[in-house]
Amino acid sequence: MVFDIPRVTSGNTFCWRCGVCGVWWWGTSLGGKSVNYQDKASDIERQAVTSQYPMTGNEAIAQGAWEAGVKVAVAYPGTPSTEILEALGTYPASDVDAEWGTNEKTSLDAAIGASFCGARAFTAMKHVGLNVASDSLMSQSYIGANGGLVLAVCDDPGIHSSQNEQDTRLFARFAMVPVLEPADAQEALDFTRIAFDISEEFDTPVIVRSTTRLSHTRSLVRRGERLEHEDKSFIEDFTKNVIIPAHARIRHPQVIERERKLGVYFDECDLTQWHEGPSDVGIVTVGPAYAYVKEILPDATILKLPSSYPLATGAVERFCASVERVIVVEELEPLLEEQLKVLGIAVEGKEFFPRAGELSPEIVRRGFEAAGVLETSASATPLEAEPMARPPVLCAGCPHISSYLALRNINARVAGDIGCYTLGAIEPLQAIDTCVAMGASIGNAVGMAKAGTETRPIVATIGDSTFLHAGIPPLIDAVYSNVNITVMLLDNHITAMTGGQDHAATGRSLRGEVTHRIDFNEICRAVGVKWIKTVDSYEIGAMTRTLREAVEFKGVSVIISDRPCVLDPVKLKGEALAVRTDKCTACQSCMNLGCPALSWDDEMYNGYHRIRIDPTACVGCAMCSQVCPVDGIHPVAQ
Ligand SMILES: Cc1ncc(C[n+]2csc(CCOP(=O)(O)OP(=O)(O)O)c2C)c(N)n1
Repeated sequence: MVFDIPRVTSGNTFCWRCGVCGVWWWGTSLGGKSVNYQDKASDIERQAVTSQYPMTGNEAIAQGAWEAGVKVAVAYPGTPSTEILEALGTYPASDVDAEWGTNEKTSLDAAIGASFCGARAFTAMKHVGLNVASDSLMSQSYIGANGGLVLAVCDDPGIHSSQNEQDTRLFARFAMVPVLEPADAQEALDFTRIAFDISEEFDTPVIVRSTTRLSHTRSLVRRGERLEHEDKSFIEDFTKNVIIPAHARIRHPQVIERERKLGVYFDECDLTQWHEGPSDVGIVTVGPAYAYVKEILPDATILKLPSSYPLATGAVERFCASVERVIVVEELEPLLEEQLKVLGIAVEGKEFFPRAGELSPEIVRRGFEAAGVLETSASATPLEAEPMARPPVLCAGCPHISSYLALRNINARVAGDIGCYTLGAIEPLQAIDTCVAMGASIGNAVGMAKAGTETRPIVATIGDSTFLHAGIPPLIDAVYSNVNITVMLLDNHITAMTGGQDHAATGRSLRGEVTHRIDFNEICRAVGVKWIKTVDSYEIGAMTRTLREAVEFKGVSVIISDRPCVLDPVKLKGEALAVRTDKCTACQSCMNLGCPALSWDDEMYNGYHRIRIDPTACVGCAMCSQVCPVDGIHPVAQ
């Protein structure tokens, strides 16, 4: 029994799934400092300065890119960076060609191409996205930039919505690419705008590093006008643009020299701020950590750096020589601290401030207490109120549910992947055995099959966006190696996890225009998959039967589980269902779905709680009625 679900509302969600946006924010104002807009890398000044406007860090980055005259912007979504491209897509198409890329590398490659042709170009990604894009970044660092080339990379300290906590600043140093680290939304705008100038002046890609806290919180921003640039053209320079060994050998020393020059630039520029105070302790800090320091020690002597790499060595040495004791406060890795130690400066830091997790005013205050900079008694009044925990669950009516019920039914060994469907790993579905990185599931399944130790059927589950991102090459491997695996392509017609972005298989562009729609069936067939079947995700029985058939097939089989997400691009709400108390035997079968619309009723039957359905949450998918053995769940009206 399947009921059709009408679409009743439209509109996009604002990245609510990560559970971060709702977290309280302490409204740090950066101590009322005034930003000096003079940029020594260029003679560009802000033109008309309009009144202040509340913006998230992500919106401010988009505004900064637009003001800088960006012409081409391509990005793949990923919390907390997603809204940057979404915001850029609201500026006139005649100003900026903004579009989703299939993954972070294709996005960066497109930006690089535009930069080669002299346009200012931009991409944005979450921290782990840089791993995907890094192959091109490492080369482009040697090649440099013709049109300004800027990457906004958003880290996730505290792992609110990611698979790890890697620090992009280390990547920047590894790639020898300068990284600008704004502390608030105003700086997010200013630093992004300046990043384009730095990119062109120093012939380098530039990273603007944000964090979840900065990206997703709002503060007042002064906006400027867009600066239009004369289009430059392609620069014919074979030794620079074509990075073969002979050319790379010439470029590497030049990149090392660029590092030195950038250090001098950061040393002299007004982005580096020295806040005068008592000379017993000096704090060296960077990025959002500055806001916490300023809130806890408003009158301290502080060196606020715009960048951890390349280091403003001169400013650091002068500052450290002027104070008796130096403490570094930075979020995540001790990058500044280690560089200061290499300079021979006696410095403290990570012994007081954690290397793992997000900083907060309270954590920074405790660090200063441990360092003896603040009296311990100050912690008598805690600053933090704990936000209420909100455990992640699949939505009511989520089409992924049936795939995991079917996988449990056949007792499969499941290589999972990253998306909403990763939630199939937790109770009550518990149907995923591994999850590594975007697009890893199919490759992992290939390896499991090759290992030859697995007696259970091997299945990879992968979402539609993830399949396009990195799932096609491993599917080719699977066919090429002729392994016995089944791929469940969970096609909910959207990139749901990150808030509902379009991709090449939705047939819509960033700006909502109709474009070519990739056909998964055709792709699978084209790479040589011989067994492909599409199943309506709401048909639990059909899903299990098809899965049994698929795993019997010798070779690679693909099931496309097909139903749109209930939330994006439009919210779906059908007639709610209700449990008939005259029939319910409290067997708990429906609770295996993990549907958040179902809960235990106070009424008992044979010592067990009966089930009730929240009619406001129920979308009428009827999956619960399909698993009810006594036909006890019906639409409310019946
Ligand atoms: C390398 C990388 N890029 C981006 C992300 C952010 N991210 C997590 S899941 C996901 C997409 C999931 O979409 P889809 O595969 O369609 O599954 P759905 O969430 O719709 O079920 C993205 C972009 C990530 N974790 N890693």
